[in-house]
Amino acid sequence: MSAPHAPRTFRIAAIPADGVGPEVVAAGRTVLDALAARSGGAFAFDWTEFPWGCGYYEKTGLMMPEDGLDELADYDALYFGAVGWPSVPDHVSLWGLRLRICQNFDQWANVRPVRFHPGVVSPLRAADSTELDWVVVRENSEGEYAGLGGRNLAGRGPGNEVALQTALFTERGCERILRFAFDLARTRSEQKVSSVTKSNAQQYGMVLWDELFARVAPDYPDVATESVLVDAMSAKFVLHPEDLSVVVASNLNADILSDLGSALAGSLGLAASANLNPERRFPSMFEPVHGSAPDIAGRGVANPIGALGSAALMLDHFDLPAEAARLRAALDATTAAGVLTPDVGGSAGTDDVVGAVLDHLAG
Ligand code: GGG
Repeated sequence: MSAPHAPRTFRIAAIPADGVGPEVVAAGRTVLDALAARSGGAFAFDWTEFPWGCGYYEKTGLMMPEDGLDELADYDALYFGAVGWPSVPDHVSLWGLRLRICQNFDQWANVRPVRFHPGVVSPLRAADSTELDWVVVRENSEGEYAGLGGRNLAGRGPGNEVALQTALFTERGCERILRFAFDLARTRSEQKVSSVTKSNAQQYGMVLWDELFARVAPDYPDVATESVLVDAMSAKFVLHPEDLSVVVASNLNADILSDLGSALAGSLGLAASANLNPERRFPSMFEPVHGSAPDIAGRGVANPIGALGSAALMLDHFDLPAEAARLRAALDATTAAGVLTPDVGGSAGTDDVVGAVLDHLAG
C-alpha cells in the first residue's frame, strides 16, 4: 500500500499592520484555512503573525525590528494588511515597513489586476457594457521610489530649503519589468502590452524606459504594443478601457494608475496585488492595494475583497491554480449576490462578506 501524500504546508508570515489591515488579514486567514480544510489534507497553512506597524513604532521607534527581515526571510510568502496611521508620518511608516520589505526582498514586480466584479456598479459599467480586465504591472524596486535625494542642502538658510527627489531607472530594472509584462501578456486572451511613461518631460530615465521597450518588443512579435504618455493613459483608462490588457509603468505612475483603475472598477477596496520576487530567492508579499483607512478602522465594514483576491494571487504563486479559481468564483458569487460593503454601495460588514464567501466555497 502506498503511503498517503504528505500535505504541502505553506509557512506564511502575516503582517496585518495598521488600520483596517488586521480586519482584512483576519478575513484572508479564515478563508484560506477553510480552503485548506476542504483540500482533503492536500495542503495546509502554518501562520505566524508579526505585530509590526505604527503601534509597534509608538512603542519602539521602529516600524519593525532591526532584524525583522531575517525573521521573514524563510517564509513561503508574506500576507500583508495595510500601513499607515495618523500618529506616524506617512513616509516614515511606509519606508519603515512596506517599502523596506519590498525593496530588501527584491519584490520588483508588483502585479495589480483590475477587473469588474459582478454586482458592483462601476462608473464605467454604468456608461456601457464594456468588460474590464486589465493587469497593471508596476516596477516595484526603483524609479521614483528609489529613496534617493535629500533636504537642507548646505549653504541654504531657513526659507530657502531645497529638496531633491531623484528617480532611478536602470537598464536591468527596466528591462526585467518590461519582459515580465510581455511574458504575462502571452498568458492572456488579449496579448497586448501598453507601456506608460512621461518621456517627453522626463528626458533621461523615461527615455531609457521607452528605448528598452522598443528594444524588447521585437522578442515578442505575437504581442501587440503601444507606448503612451501617462496623462493620455489616464484619459484612456476612462474613455477606452476596452483597448487595454497589460499596462506596465514605473513605480509612481503604476501606483497612481492602479488606484484609478480600481476606482473605475468600483472601489479601491476590491483591488488585489502581489509583490513578486520572480526568482523566488526571497518571499513574495500579497496585500490589498488599499491603505489603512483610519476613518473606518475597527468598525467592521472594511471591504475584504481586495485582501481575498490577494490570497487568490498567493494560491497562484503556490501553484494551486484550481484553488485560486475556486476562491475567485466564490468572491464573484458573493458580490453578485449583493453581499457588499458600504464602499461599493452595500450595507454588509466584513464578516458578512467572509461568511458569504465561506458559504460559496462550501456549496
Ligand atoms: N496595502 C497597501 C498599503 O498599505 N499601501 C499604503 C501605501 O501608501 N502604499 C504606497 C505604495 O503602494 O507604494
